[in-house]
Amino acid sequence: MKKSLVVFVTILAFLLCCVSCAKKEATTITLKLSEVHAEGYPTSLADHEFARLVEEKTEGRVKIEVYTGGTLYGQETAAIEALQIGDLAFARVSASPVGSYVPAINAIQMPYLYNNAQHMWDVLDGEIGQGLLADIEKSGSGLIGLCYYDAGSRSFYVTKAVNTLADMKGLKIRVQNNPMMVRMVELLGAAGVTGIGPNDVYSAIMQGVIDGAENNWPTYQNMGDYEAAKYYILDNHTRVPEILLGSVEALSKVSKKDMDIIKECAKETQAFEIEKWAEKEASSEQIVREKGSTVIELSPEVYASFQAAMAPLYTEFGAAYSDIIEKIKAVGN
Ligand code: BDP
Repeated sequence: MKKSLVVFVTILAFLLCCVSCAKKEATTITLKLSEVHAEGYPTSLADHEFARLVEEKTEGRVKIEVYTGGTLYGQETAAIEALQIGDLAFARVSASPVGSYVPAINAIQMPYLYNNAQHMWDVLDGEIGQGLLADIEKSGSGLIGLCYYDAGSRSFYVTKAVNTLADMKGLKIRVQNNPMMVRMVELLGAAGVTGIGPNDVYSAIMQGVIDGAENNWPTYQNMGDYEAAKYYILDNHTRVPEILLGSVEALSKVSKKDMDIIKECAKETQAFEIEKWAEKEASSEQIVREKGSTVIELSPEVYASFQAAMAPLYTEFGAAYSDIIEKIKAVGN
């Protein structure tokens, strides 16, 4: 009699446990976030901070798994397409590939648009930047713009010295997957090569597929590209911010309350990333200089010639957004 009671209680406890586990599983939504950078990079740190905040503030209802190093998607355009069909919930990407899906985003990454980082942040944090971020969701692209992160400014790096605009002629330069960026290097007399993920730039240079690429100090250093292309040409052609994107489809299963929390948490991580960015930008510049990269500071005349050569992009790609571009410029005055 006693024995059967023990068996009964054990079975009951087991069943109750199963029910509670099932309930917990049913209320926890696990979502994936794709990131091309390695662990420890400012955006990767921000992704983890975002995941931490979301889990905490939704009291465990939403859990985000961060996949760094491009292990889920090596090319950001592939991640964006996965977001569009709901195969992926979040991707931290550069604004550059986003411009291929939501062309208005090109307006915030035109060459020589901002006077400095402060000018860019005044724009991104203000009406223009926040309006464009909201437009990503309204555009019907299937994407949700959650927040911006800093990515400094981009310059070319190649296997030979470039001291004048003429030195760019014929070089094969890897650019991000955005037709505007291909055209940008064409205007300099070089050829733009797309379809190479940022983690594959180093080997593409080593194999001679390309002569170089363009990026900020941290990516040039962190990806090891400085070992393949030793000349960093400080032309600072663009300031392309990062964007944390969400998927309309994949996030449709999240409640309105938790969606609001997700949006709020993303905004909260912006200042966190900007702080990490400033540290990394300074240390990366120091590392590549110490490790023997030749940093070429262009003379004011040559710098101006780069700027003039890229100017046609404003009519070729910016014409539809000339009002926004004018407003962006006015913010800096
Ligand atoms: C880096 C961005 C990263 C881009 C990469 C690139 O942080 O999101 O994928 O540039 O050039 O600066 O593809």
